Amino acid sequence: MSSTIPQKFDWRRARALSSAPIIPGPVVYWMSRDQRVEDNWALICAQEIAQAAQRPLYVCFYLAPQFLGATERQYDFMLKGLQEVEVDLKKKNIPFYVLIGDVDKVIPAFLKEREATVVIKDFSPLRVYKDWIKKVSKKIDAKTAFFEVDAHNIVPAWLASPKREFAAYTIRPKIKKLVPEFLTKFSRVKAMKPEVYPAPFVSSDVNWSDVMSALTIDTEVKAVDWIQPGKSKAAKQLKQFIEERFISYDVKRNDPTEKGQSDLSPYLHFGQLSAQRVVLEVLNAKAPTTAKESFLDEIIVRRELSDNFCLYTDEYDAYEGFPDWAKKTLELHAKDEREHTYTRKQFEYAQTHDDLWNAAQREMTKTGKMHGYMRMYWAKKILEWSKTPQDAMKTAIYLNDKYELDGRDPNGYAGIAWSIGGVHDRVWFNRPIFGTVRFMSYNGLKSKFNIKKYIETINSL
Ligand code: FAD
Ligand code: FO1
Repeated sequence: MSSTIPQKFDWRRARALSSAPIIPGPVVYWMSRDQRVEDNWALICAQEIAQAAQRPLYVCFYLAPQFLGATERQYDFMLKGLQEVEVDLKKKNIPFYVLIGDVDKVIPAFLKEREATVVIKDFSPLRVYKDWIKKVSKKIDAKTAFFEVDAHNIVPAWLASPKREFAAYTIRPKIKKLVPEFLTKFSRVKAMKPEVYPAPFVSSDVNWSDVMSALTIDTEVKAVDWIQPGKSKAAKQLKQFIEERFISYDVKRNDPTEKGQSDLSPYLHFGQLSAQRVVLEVLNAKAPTTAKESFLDEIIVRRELSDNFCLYTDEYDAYEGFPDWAKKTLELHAKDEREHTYTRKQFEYAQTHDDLWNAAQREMTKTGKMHGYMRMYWAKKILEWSKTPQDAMKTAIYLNDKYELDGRDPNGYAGIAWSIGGVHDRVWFNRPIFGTVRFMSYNGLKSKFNIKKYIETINSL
């Protein structure tokens, strides 16, 4: 590696995607999962390299005309957040581009035009990213150094563990050991000097109406208005959660009739908010240890466990990704009689016999965010009322990704696989259809919260 490589950035947050060494020159940050300017290790890394070489730094975002079943609801949230990214980058004199077309054409062409010698991509464990990286790598100049930086997790996913973890209790000690090293403060992104840019690329303006018209998405699932997108709104939401609700997080988070959760998942999913920033703020907050511990376990251990699952499981969204014991038990119960079975459409239109399940489904279709506790019940009942576990997986992922604002996220794939396929869970008592996969019942929920109140609240939305 060249001597112009800055020393401040912790290189363990980065992984090489090519064998090319860094040659001082223009740097491109290919933004994808982490759609923010501040608190972003990928941008910090890209800027340090560019500034050390006194060369330009560009940020681009590749817009997929369709993305894993995302609808107007999610694209609206994402694009409004990206408009804020453009404004924030402009304040730092960093040109921002939204690239439209085939990924293996527009990214290599962009790099070539700007004579980039270094590309930094933010990390994601999803297959779609691996596919993009593979396609782009084939087309870029062999001298271009290509890295990915984990800007989403506190402990980079490949360092948290080199293998698929069995459960939270196996990854927890590994993460806990590394958190003190990685939970560091962020340095601020600095303003670039305009004179380092060649004249045609000194600034940029995204044509947002071209961006909108490039989309070929389902426009029937509309944007929601109870939550506003973007990094400023995310910061406000975090502040409000910490000041008003955090003290009782551990007590209220599993009650769908209480506003006990943070509602941060849409911001975290699109990277409009950094989980590391959330953790730094929460640690400073005045709150009982029980609330802190409970929240930190979700946002660090559970979240990073989900990335671990997707990183090391190619079939994270299918039956094949279940552990062997779960596949075996579900297979043994494949022919068990199902008292109720529903089609995808019946599930989608909340037409089951169960008023609680229907309410949860409606919460999702109407608001784009089903309560976390209901998500487990919702997915388990899809298993109970589907012809096969394979069908159940497909239905749950289809609905989750179509309606949830935080859908198509490793947390979603892991959560659904936990509910239907025992991923990260243990063996339970044997029973019909589920075998030894954990079961949840309507009656069991009666003792946990006021079901009638939940249903009435959803019906009044
Ligand atoms: P809070 O309780 O306030 O938690 C704060 C953050 O911690 C969350 O935003 C999330 O990043 C993390 N977190 C909390 N619970 C979990 C968990 N169980 N696993 C991993 N991380 C967690 N989460 C998504 O982000 N997207 C999904 O599509 C998704 N689908 C799910 C489907 C099912 C069937 C299940 C069981 C869970 C799913 N989850 C999903 C995980 C969890 O339910 C949500 O992250 C949480 O409800 C989001 O609300 P919040 O931000 O208000 O959570
Ligand atoms: N990431 C991209 O790089 N380009 C896209 O066009 C894009 C669209 C998109 C739509 C809905 C959605 O939920 C996510 C989308 N993402 C896109 C990625 C997203 O930011 C996340 O990185 C992944 O879903 C994984 O968490």
